[in-house]
Amino acid sequence: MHPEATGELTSLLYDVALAAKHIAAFTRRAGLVDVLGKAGAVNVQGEEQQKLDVLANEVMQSVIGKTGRVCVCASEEDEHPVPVPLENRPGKYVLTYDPLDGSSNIDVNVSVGTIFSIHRRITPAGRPGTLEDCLQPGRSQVAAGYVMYGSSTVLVYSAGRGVHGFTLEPTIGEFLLSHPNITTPPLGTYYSINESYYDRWSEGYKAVVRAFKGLDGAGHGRNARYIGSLVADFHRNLMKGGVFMYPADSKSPQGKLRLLYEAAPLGFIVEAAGGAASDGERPILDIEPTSLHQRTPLVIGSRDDVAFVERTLASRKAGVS
Ligand code: P6P
Repeated sequence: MHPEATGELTSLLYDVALAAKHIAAFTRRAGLVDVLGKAGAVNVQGEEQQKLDVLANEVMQSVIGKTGRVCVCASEEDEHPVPVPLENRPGKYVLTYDPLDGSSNIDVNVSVGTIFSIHRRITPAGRPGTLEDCLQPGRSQVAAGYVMYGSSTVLVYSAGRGVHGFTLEPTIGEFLLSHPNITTPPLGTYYSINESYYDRWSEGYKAVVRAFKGLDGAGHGRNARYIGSLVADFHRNLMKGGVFMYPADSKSPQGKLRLLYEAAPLGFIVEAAGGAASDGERPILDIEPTSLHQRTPLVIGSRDDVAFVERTLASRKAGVS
């Protein structure tokens, strides 16, 4: 379908899959090998780095950095982008990623995940990439995906034409197509939000959650499911239908989740699956990034549920009950 294609994007996706196999191998043995617990360092987010965070970041950089397919990588774990030096032949793609999201759950064997986003470079070819190459809106992503390390290891990606899921067959070490053409139901079964923050929320989010608890008498009742691991919560809602919300609140005025390597790649996937992703007012994919680790409020999942949340927030903001 694309006679001009060089196969580099395909190869880059295979590189990410190779890194994922490696990360799966050591997350599966986390309880057995001394990789549990803190790495003794703090990352740019000010969060305790788990040893597996550090390992996963090193694996991603070692697999991706020398392939000649990317010109710059940016990771949640590194304060600055990592340009690919000339000797490694900087390529035409840009990779931003969260190497192991949900890492605070690692020691209790809750599913964790890798999230990745791929753009084309916008600076001239033939030289290392720059921060400018990383700060592109989600709408211009070439591809995006995540790997969930759970009861099985699943890689879900989209290159804009449908969403496809692959399950790792450990006996042959290969990802096999297990979920072709994933679409997400327009109305969800679940709502996912950390309700312990209720007192920090705006009146709009309090009204949304009252409705999802079935307290508005308008039939918006849903089941509550919140794992506290973004990839696990997102994947369940993608497959079954649901809406995940991480609002801005009085403690986190921009929310907690990061735009470039969490909200934007998952937003790209959910839109390709027929869903929606918003910051509560506008599509995540339309946000122009201004800094590498900027945070954003996130409402993501079933299309009609996201629209309901946006309508409710807007009406409360306008003072309409
Ligand atoms: P809270 C995990 O630390 C994470 O970054 C996401 O995976 C998850 O969705 C969120 O934070 C959970 O945050 O404040 O509910 O513990």
